[in-house]
Amino acid sequence: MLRYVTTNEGKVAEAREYLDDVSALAYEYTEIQSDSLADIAARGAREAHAHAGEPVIVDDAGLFVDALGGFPGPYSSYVEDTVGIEGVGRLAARERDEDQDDRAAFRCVIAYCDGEEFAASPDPVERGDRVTAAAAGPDEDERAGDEDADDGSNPSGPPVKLFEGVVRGRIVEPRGDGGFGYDPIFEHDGQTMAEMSTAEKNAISHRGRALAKFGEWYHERSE
Ligand code: ITT
Repeated sequence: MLRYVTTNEGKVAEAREYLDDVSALAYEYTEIQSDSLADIAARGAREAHAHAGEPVIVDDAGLFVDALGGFPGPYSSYVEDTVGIEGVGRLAARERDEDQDDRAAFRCVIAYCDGEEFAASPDPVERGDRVTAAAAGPDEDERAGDEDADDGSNPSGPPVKLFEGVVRGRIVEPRGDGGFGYDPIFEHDGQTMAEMSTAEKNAISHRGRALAKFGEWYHERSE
């Protein structure tokens, strides 16, 4: 049984559209302080796997606003709880100048850990102190290309396979009451993500893209 380790029901509802045998595990792993969603998700997956003893996925996501230099990014959860999504919208509007538009990106990294080894290609594998990818494209994690082929060493816990998804859009006044988190202020192709059904959001979203990659790999692995 695959466990989706999260306290966020919205994430699980989105994952069910891709994965038949997934169930939620509301375990609160340590969210390390890092600028990298991949680092946060990988550490979380390793810790959650040690706790659960079953295959796990952890997903770390964030909203990166161009006019705010990528803020709140990996701090999106804390900022939602403090400044709030309307506050982020107001900040973005205030910081916009004529050269800076209202663009933003949502990013999601899914980290999978089952205690076993896996090949890096085409998605990166985190091995505690480094990331390897056999076929890193230009959009892959920048660190991936720096690494030599994987030698299978395993210095600090089991390897973690990473799947990333990104969607670009605009920051707007809040609209819609679906989805969760920042969905009401993030518009893609004329609709906020809170105005979309789960299926519509998955078709374009950061998490949908990461889940599609993960689901394809996971089904092949399970065969
Ligand atoms: P877990 O860590 O327990 O999974 P979380 O909601 O804290 O739950 P994240 O740390 O990944 O999950 O989320 C960071 C923030 O980004 C948080 O404020 C979420 O509400 C928001 N967020 C994540 N995915 C989102 C999405 O698809 N749409 C809108 N907001 C999202």
